[in-house]
Amino acid sequence: MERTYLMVKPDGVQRGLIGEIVGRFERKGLKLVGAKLLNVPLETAELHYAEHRGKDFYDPLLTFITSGPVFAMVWEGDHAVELARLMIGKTNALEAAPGTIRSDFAIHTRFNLIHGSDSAASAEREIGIWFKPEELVSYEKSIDSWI
Ligand code: RTP
Ligand code: MG
Repeated sequence: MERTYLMVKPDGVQRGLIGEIVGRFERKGLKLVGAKLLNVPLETAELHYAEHRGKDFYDPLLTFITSGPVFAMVWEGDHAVELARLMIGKTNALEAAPGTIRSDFAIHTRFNLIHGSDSAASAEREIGIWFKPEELVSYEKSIDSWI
């Protein structure tokens, strides 16, 4: 069982796509174990995007991610990291495969609606940045055995 950190970015919240995005992961069969709507403190954004510090898109990215509320989530399931990245699609919406979130709803690279952890190690790091342990819920779903 694996966990991944997903986040509807400010463009997705502003465009009213939280429900659409959450619905896709629910229908896939992943399990939501944590979620909250929040305005992102600059320090949290800097921690989250530390790997991109120094790149030309870093400052605009921090401005974007702190520009309005995000919907932060933790999802659980077998291969959750890889599955979520597949459903999200490539960073540049022009290269994202049809049927992915970014292909279906985004046009640009920066405003690409959703973040997804790129590895199990990144997921652990990011979950630690965005959630306290007590904010994550452990529970059984009766359909688990059908997925
Ligand atoms: P994310 O971390 O948000 O899930 O996206 P990703 O792995 O597909 O892409 P990553 O390389 O980690 O980049 C993080 C976010 O920075 C913005 N970006 N802008 N050339 C650019 O203008 C550029 N490149 C990346 C995007 O919002 C991207 O999702
Ligand atoms: Mg990334």
